Amino acid sequence: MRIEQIEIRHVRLPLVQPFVTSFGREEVRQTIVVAARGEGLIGWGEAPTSSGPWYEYETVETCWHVLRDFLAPMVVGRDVAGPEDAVPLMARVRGHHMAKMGLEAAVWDLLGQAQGQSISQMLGGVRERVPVGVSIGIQESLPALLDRIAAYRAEGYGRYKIKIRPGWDVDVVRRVRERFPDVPLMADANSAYTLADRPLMQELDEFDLLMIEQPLAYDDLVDHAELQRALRTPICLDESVPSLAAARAALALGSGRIVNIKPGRVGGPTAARAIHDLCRARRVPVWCGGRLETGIGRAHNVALASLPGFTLPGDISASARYFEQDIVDPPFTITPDGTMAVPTAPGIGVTVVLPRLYAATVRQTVVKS
Ligand code: SMG
Ligand code: MG
Repeated sequence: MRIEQIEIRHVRLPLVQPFVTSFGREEVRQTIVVAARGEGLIGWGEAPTSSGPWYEYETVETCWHVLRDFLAPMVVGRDVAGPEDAVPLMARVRGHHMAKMGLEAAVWDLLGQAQGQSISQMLGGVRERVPVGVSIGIQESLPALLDRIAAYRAEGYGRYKIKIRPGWDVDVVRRVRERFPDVPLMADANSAYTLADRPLMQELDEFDLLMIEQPLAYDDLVDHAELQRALRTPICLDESVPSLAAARAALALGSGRIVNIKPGRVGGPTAARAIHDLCRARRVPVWCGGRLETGIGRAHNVALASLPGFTLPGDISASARYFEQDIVDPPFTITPDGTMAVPTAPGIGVTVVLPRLYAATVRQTVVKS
């Protein structure tokens, strides 16, 4: 398949509620949608970035620049036999994993459509439905958080992740536990603590959390290993695992016992699958993280989560949890058993609703061979 043309779109989609973490507040999703054309087909991918360099260094501007000026010219006009072939074409660019994800994912969708296979099938997925959870940002008050958890429980989510930061941590977790003694619960700090907070982290041990996600610095593995030795609760790594090499180092050091795999953070589905394979061989559970993706990125995440090692519920929630109206049809939904169906049609398996995508597009550019 020759990649004939690549379109890059900067998309803006308002969130139904602001999403607040230890590093900032997001009210509108700013993301990059990539379309790869070949043989009369269009493959879709998403570079799940955001407006500022808070979760990681990339932004909508860096993704735009790196995709338009470097990655798309490296791939356009080239022949690919399988989606993995896009990876070496882009290897000369260091980092910029979200941008690479957008383009590689578009190639997966394109080839899936051409070969009549769903992305789940192409990746080696084994599940028809995947267990999903919900990630709940920092709220204005404790009652607001408790209400939100209660509302999501009514929808059936199988796991609740609350965001913590200094001043919104042990007491909040305690109150959530008092109100919901049995819910599968976890906390994500997005790197808001240091090893000096070890006693505070140890206090969290009493609440039977499934895991504490990324408590320490985004680029640290050594302190996480020390903290993990001092905790009963498993540490889950997110920001600290941007690549297969980092995953190997983390497992060698014992920096955590669970890995959150986000295909955008690690540079695409091929790298995400390689980290899954490594963790599975070492019996380290993984789950699929999220970046508030539109239905395009979500479709790729759901396909990834159908691999056998994704044994824990992912941050893959229904379209309605994020957007008034998603840009794909059908939107993603969950059933009361807390699962989401893995699309089975070729490629991403859902239809991009072009008028909605166009309405959300701020600017677009085309790279031709
Ligand atoms: O996609 O539902 C989602 C959000 C999941 O909490 C989530 N992601 O650190 O894991 C994380 C955060 C990063 C989000 S940055 C906006
Ligand atoms: Mg996280």
